[in-house]
Amino acid sequence: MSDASKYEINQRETRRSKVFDALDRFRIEIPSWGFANTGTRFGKFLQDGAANTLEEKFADAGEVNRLTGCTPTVALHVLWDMPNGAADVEAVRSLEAKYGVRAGSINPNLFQDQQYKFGSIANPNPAVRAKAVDHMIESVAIGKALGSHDISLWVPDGSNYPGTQSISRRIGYLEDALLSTVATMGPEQRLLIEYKPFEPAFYHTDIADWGMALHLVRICGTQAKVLVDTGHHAPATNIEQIVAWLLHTKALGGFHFNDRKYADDDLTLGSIDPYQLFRIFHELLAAGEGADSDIAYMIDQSHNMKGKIEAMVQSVVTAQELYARAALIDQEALKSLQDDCKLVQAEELFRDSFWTDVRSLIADWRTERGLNPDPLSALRSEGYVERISKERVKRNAGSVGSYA
Ligand code: LRH
Ligand code: MN
Repeated sequence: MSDASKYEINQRETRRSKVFDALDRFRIEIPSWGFANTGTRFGKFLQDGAANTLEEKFADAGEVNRLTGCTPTVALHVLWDMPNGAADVEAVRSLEAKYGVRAGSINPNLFQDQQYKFGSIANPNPAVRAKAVDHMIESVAIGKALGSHDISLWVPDGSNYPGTQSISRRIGYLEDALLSTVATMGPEQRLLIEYKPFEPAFYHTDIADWGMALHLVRICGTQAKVLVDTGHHAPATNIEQIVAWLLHTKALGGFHFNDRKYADDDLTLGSIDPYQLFRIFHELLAAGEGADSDIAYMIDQSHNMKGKIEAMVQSVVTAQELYARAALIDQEALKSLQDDCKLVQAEELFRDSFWTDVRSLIADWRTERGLNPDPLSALRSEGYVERISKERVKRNAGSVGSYA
């Protein structure tokens, strides 16, 4: 056998083991709200099979995990999924047992209550701040009761007009509220602080970027980390550089993956700029073996146009592909080319992994793990969506889709 073919076989073997190792450790959390009827301020297009109840959301999450084998947890939004708060813990427990997926990150809801018009934990009114802190502390208790690792906190607070609120006083309110919340957490729990530059506030948002979130994480201590939602950056922001800094400062806790063309569009990940997610995964894998073992990979999308289960399975499969491609990068070889400033060779090595089609290797991995090699076509051929659409169409027809 020629050296060339020996080399090719060796290359193929290396690629195979890298992809298999990567997929064996890759897990991504899916959002319960990705299965519900959601929309924009201009309306909501209802789907017959959309999930309305927590049971239906667990059933759908169970189906996605059955097909993909890598989504063992579902993120819960307290008011949307557990309207009775801690009283719903037992119900969640039985759903976990019935559908084989666990409750993942617990998301407090600080944006729906009328009292939060001028903010929740940053509101100038101490009574409103106290109410919001109570809700966060209850969310911590729910997480503790469910054995969830993360409290995933997004604070929508801000203002719409200059001079109408004190940006600096509100920073103090944030710090106090987060410190009182962290003080109630169990040793296994983490508080993930998510930043967002705007929406629903359109002049200033209290936690608008990674620097502000990092400061609050430092105030809260080691049980607090920054959550990077890929849709929460001004256009052209170098998100993978922020990831590198948060890794370097040991402040990165997790991600909300989605994609966007303009703002926080919450489109399916990899649909607009797959190279973006590849570059992010590279920073995590370049940080060394296991550097991402405690990084929460999560999807945060609203599926307004695509079939909700289809979009979720498509997103999980795409995340596996981009993670596997980033795992192909020979980090040692890249490091020496980078340090020798061999720019084109370094770039070609980097891009070669991105351009490498790993889909057949991933199909092999699924087959060897007893999974259907093509989850999306399995979803279509096995009729789950048709079945739930028949079961749920009546209830969904009733839910009106307009904003105003
Ligand atoms: C805010 C956000 C946050 C969730 C919500 C569903 O834009 O990204 O993570 O609470 O979407
Ligand atoms: Mn998010």
